[in-house]
Amino acid sequence: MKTYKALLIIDVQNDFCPGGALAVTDAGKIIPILNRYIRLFSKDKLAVFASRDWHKKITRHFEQFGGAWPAHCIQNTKGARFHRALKLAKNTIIVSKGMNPKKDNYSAFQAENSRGVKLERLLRILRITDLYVGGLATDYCVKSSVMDALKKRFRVWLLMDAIMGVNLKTGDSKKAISEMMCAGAKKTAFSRLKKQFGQKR
Ligand code: VGL
Repeated sequence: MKTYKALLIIDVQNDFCPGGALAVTDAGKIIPILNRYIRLFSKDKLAVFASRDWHKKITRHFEQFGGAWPAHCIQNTKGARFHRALKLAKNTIIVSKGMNPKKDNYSAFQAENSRGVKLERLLRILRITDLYVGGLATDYCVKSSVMDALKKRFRVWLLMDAIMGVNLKTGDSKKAISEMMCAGAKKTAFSRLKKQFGQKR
């Protein structure tokens, strides 16, 4: 069966990077690797999706309003911008989530493009079968997006060299990775993928 691949980059925004409101330690390390994936996919004219947290100022997601997190990724602020080191091409499909102040919305499958079209619909339009997922954070939005993708019967490839976790508790990321594997995700990394892409030509 023919596979249709897409890259899905989760929440590589300033607030999740060092210096940001909810910084993931070492988030900066995965950005150059994500850029290599972006180049690999773009060269093959494959779709690249980037999700972002896009919260209102007042949302139950934030601890001041009863949620779990310090305020982060507020719409149209610097913290919500994609990190400048991330080299997204102009044709990247950007999907936003977390706009409903009553919901947490960790998963990119709750995200939509600027016209309100949900990620799943966008993927189906492109007939995507295989999703290559990287970004932040392994133990929250990456995990939640991967679990949703698997439920929706996409094949999921976790980019082991391009994810990073929050690890509020030690081992959270490791646990998240095992959960994703148990649910059917597969691991891959840049060198392996590059070889596969090369074989096709
Ligand atoms: C995230 C915590 C709170 C994430 C979002 O992108 O993984 N983590 N909001």
